[in-house]
Amino acid sequence: MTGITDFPIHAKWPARHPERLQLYSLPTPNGVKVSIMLEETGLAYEPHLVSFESNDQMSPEFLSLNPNNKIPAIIDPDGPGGQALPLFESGAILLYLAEKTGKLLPQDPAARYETIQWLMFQMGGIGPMFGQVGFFHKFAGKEYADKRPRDRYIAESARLLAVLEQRLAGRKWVMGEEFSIADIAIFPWVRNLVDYYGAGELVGFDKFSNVRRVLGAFLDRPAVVRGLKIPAHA
Ligand SMILES: N[C@@H](CCC(=O)N[C@@H](CS)C(=O)NCC(=O)O)C(=O)O
Repeated sequence: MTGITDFPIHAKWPARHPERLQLYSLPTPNGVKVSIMLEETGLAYEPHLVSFESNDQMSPEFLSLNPNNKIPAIIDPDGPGGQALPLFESGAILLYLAEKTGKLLPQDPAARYETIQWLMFQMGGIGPMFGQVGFFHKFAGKEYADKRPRDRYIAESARLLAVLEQRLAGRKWVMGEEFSIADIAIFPWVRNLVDYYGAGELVGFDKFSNVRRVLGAFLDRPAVVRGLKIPAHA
């Protein structure tokens, strides 16, 4: 039977608790989705910091777990059939953890697919588009004289926020009364766009009152407060 110690990543990030789920991450908007999910569900886990400053995500040990050199990634020593399960892509990890724990994903098939639909809305829309706003507004792309790429991603992000705004009208969370993995996927990115990228004014964030309300409620959750700081910097 394969255990945590059989994975090459263990050489660089040794597990002190190999019986626990291992998280390899950094508190970025994609990384915190998984730490928040783990905090919300109460599963025992051990976090490992993958530092971008030292380019850890390009190390052979990390690439052995995720050849796409991106956090987050996990290994669950107690995966399906009792076998260890390695997994990358935050959306896949959220679905896996929801199914493993029976939490934060409705059992009813229609509501379940509706939740997955909004999870995919984040994975295919909000994440990539907001990320490009970060590049063109805050990082290297802000030096580009041609502002058309920046403006395109700002406009697309504002459009996605308007879709979310409409969805949240009259709803407590994305799925209504129940907090779900759709909220865990979406709101770290909304927070990041406004707080870290400083793009609130550019996307007209003030006018999205439902999005602002739900973001506030999200950030008030104790598990979210904890998850946003995991893995802690050394
Ligand atoms: N679709 C992936 C995206 C993950 C992703 O973009 N992670 C970023 C941090 S938020 C990363 O690891 N970047 C490092 C790099 O590109 O070298 C997911 O949702 O897991």
